Amino acid sequence: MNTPQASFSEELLRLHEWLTQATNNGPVAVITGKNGDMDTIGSAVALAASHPNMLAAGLHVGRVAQRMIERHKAPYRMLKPTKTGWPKNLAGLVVVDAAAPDQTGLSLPDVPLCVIDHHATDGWSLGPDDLRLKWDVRSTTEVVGRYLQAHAPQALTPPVCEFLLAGLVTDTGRFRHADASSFATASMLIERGGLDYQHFIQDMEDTTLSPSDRGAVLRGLQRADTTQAGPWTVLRTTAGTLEGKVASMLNGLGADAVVVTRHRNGSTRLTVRAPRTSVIAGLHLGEIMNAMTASIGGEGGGHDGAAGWTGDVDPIEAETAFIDAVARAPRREVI
Ligand SMILES: [Mn+2]
Repeated sequence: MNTPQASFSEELLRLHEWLTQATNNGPVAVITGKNGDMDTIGSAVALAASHPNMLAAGLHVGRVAQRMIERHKAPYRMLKPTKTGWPKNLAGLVVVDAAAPDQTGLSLPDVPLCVIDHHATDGWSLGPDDLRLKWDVRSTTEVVGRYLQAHAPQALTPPVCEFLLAGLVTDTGRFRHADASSFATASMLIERGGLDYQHFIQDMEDTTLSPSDRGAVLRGLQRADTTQAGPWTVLRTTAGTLEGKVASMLNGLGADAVVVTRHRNGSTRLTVRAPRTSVIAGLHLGEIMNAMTASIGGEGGGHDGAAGWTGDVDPIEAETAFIDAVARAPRREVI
């Protein structure tokens, strides 16, 4: 799907009109996805920086994003999942990088809504006052970066450019899944922000795992084994924490897909990854996760090569449902 440039700028204009109206009416919350990854937090912090009536908020901030918030003392409000203290005069909600309402982990108040996202799956239903920007780009920060460039260039300060670039860097797996547009956005952000990219990336990679986290990752790798799902070879394992990291490491081993299962407090979470070769051969993990919600319930969705599912079924049942769904996915001959 390639949206022509003209309709991109039309959508940015509609976003600008929506935001102008909402911020004129009162405070607007910019809500992040509950995984708190760098893309969702970076998008929210950067967008909120463009107007004093916007505030970035959400349920959870991941490790990388937390360090970025601390380094720049960026405004971000932690919300409670129940009895959330929404401002009385809340004039609108922007939700960034969440494929469905439940991915915010919040029950959202009934105010005008704007969804900015790049997931392949979509569980939003919008009303007449709502707006959706859904672009086939590698990160949500690309959409926000393009918006600020076009309609609020004064907001592209060095810290804001860092937040946006960080989301782009993590969602493209350090540019391994980048495309022309993500490189162009990255280049724009580095230039606007006057960023020293080598210094920036060094700061981002400066994450040392605690010994207990390192142990958890190692155990996840040790437990991994191979299973055949129709025409696809799948690596499967379980992990108690850092399942995204375990999944990414296993995804470098050349199997067709990876599934990492986590079971905690009666809730099961699947984190799945597939290399580009599998996506080209017809595997779409986001659609598979979406289909799983129809067969065994829960919530799921994501991208073609990276997706997730959460539900309260037994972990073995959830993993089996995933393997079965992969087995049914036809494998295209790639010449
Ligand atoms: Mn994203």
